[in-house]
Amino acid sequence: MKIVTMGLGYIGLPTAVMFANHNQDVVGVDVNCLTVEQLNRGILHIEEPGLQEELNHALACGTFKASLTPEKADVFIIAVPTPNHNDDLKSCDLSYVANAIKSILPFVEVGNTIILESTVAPQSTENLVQPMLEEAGFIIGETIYLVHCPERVLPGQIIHELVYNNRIIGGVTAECTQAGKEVYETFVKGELILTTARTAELSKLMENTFRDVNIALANELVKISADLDIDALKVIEMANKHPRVNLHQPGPGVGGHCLAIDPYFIAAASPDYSPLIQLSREINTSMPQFVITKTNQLMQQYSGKKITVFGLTYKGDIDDVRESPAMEIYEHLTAQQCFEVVAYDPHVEAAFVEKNLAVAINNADLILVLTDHSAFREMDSTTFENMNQKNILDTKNILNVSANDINYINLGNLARIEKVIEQTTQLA
Ligand code: SAJ
Repeated sequence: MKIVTMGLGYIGLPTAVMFANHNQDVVGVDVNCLTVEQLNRGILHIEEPGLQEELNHALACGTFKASLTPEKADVFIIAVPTPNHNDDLKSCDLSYVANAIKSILPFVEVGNTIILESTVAPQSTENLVQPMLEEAGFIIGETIYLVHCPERVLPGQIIHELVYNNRIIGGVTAECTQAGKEVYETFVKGELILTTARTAELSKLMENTFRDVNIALANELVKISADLDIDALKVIEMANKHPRVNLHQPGPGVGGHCLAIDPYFIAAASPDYSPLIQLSREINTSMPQFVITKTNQLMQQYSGKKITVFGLTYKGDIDDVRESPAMEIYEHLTAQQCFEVVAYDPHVEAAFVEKNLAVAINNADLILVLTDHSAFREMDSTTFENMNQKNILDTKNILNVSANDINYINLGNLARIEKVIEQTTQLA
């Protein structure tokens, strides 16, 4: 089978090389010249465990090449970004999808299968892509097959999950679904779940919305617990010992290109019937400011001058800072110009990031942990010896700190900050 994948990003590239390593002939198309040129030389532009080996193998076999332009194929897979529009409900911007379809149209022939992997608002496959193909003279389900197969892989585990996750195959007609199944069964070992395009679209969006709503509940619990002086993290630990309860973990906010985006697509498509989804988004987007307020309180209490931020990515052990609440917090604290703010992140390559841990920590009055990188879990109390004042605010509950001389605060014991403020006020 010859496959053209449109978009060589976090999803398109791993998908393309996986097909290429399972006996398919793949052309990966991207609009970025540098990306295309480097991929053909085996140089990756993203960090993902196992991807380098997969790319090397596909290039060595000659089954993958990157290109700036599409060509004729049996299957076209669209894996381009779908950002939010800048409107009130942050609806789904389908312009990259529309452009990708436009650019493949001159190469599409009778019998081809067009697969939309990008996450899209409900009914986009039928309302946007289907008319474009019909205008070009094709009959969906007869002369051409149109399918929505949302990707569902977890960054950091993409290579494994592409093969072993269950895969939703949503055809516009039953014939389309069958055509989609034939594509993915070339390498997917998970269950191929056959359904309609619109069910596939909404189920994908609901998966991430489920997580977003549950994280909002955990974040709300943090605020309640800080108010009532009860340890939110212990409450979660205890409640989760119930066999049917699974409270999620609170944090400095929700980032990435999925949870922080997808719920809006549902809300914008059905605004009157999605109050819970909309409120959950509000709660999660309020978390960076909540953390900034607590940070400022702590720094004022201890007359601190230097903050070291631990972690900028939207979650642990990846290099992705898209929609990262950690970046938002770092940028805000820097813009305040009240303190020296140093960023330390072993996964992020940028000029403003301090690569040397000792230099980053030296003379700090507060370490603000915003990401749960494994490297942070492995640190012990000796790491923090050269701080000026040993205050730690760990929003991911990741550090193992036992030393008595460290003022360790996490999202479970935030009430301690208020208590110190009260004591100081009383003394004054
Ligand atoms: N987070 C919390 N508390 C938690 C879990 C996560 O605050 O208990 C935060 C993380 O720190 C991060 C954000 O949520 O900022 C998102 O992280 P994530 O690991 O939940 O998800 P993503 O965005 O990396 O990937 C999700 C996955 N979806 C689900 O697990 C339902 C993945 O399978 C999807 O493929 C991906 O979205 C996507 O592309 O849609």
